Amino acid sequence: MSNSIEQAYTLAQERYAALGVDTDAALEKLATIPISLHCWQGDDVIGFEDPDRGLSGGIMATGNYPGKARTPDELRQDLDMAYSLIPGTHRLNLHAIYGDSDGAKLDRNDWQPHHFDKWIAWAKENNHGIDFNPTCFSHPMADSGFTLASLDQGVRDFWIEHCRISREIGAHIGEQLGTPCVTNVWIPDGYKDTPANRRVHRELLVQSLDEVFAAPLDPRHNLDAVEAKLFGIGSESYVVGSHEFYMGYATSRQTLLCLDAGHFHPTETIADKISSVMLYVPELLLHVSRGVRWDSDHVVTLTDELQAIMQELVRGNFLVRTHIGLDFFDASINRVAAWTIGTRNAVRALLMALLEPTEHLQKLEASGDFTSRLALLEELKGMPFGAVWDQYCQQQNVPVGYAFMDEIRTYEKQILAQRG
Ligand code: RNT
Ligand code: ZN
Repeated sequence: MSNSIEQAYTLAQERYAALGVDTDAALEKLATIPISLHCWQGDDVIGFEDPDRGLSGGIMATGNYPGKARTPDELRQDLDMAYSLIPGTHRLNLHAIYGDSDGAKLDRNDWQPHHFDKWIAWAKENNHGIDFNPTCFSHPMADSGFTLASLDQGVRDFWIEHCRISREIGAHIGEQLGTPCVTNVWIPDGYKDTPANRRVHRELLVQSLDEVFAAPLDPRHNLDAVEAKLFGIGSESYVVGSHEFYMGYATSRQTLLCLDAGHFHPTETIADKISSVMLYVPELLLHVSRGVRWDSDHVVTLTDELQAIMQELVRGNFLVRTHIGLDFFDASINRVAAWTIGTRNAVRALLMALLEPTEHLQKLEASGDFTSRLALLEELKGMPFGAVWDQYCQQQNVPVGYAFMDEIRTYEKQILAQRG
């Protein structure tokens, strides 16, 4: 049908072949790499425990664009729409507060593996793997600003229990789907102002985490990850689970480490960290996000930073040990479009990285020819990757280019606008 797309692809293929790059092979490889879409973009991180409970934990979704998902069925419907506009087969990243309670009022530690059976059935039907997260925020037991690192043993025990159940839910999901579920622990614990005792909370956090991870789980079903952060809203001066804390924890316990692109100083990028971290931890989880001035969780755009992250994964041959997830929540635009734009960008950046003549670049570098390295890297920026991307979208039966917005607008009119 779209002859011009194939013509453009053929020309692009020749240009890349001249650099020794096989575009067909890049597309084949690209189709095997899943991105884990975060369920929480669909409803501003509210979940289905208590719709009136606001978001806490020092994170924030701003905006009130109409049509957010109010039930698991609506969320699945919205996700189906987003997946239908993103080339490839992708995963879903669930938070514990997003189970199907079928009308029952559940508190945080009432969630059980069977509450996720509808998600599992849906995932089986659509070939999605699922990842998981305990929800250690937006709950009265987290109101002090502390969870696993609280001075109060009752509070710690409550969250240890929640994280333990979450791992069991993760293992249940992974076993059912035949692909390991990455269960990622992130906690908000920290202080707004200068602490007098940084040490005590970090000592408590190690103890709590060791209890959470005490029961071994089959790695074919569940993989444990821990996520660090520099600061949050209301925890500007001190976050217990800092990068050094979790780098040491993940290294000594051999868990996965989660690097969130928004969790470092604004001028620091996670791309440079990957090849260091990979020396010490078995696998990596990424929360691809975009901080604007702070950890604002903006929709992922095709930035230099995004490209640098994907380049590192390809150049270092780290894709086999990396789980790529997304983490942003923008409530000021169409939420299905937010997923679609952000994920398409992540896939597109990955494609651009796969289209590099990596071996050639690395040979130039090893031989000391930094002039040619610079020249080639700059010329690559002008290569016709857009034509290869369009071909991929066409191959995968998703809209080519901006055409996906037509489907978003129709969906908005027919479905989202009907939600009160
Ligand atoms: C918060 C962390 C965490 C959350 C999700 C909702 O700063 O990035 O990953 O965004 O768990
Ligand atoms: Zn994150």
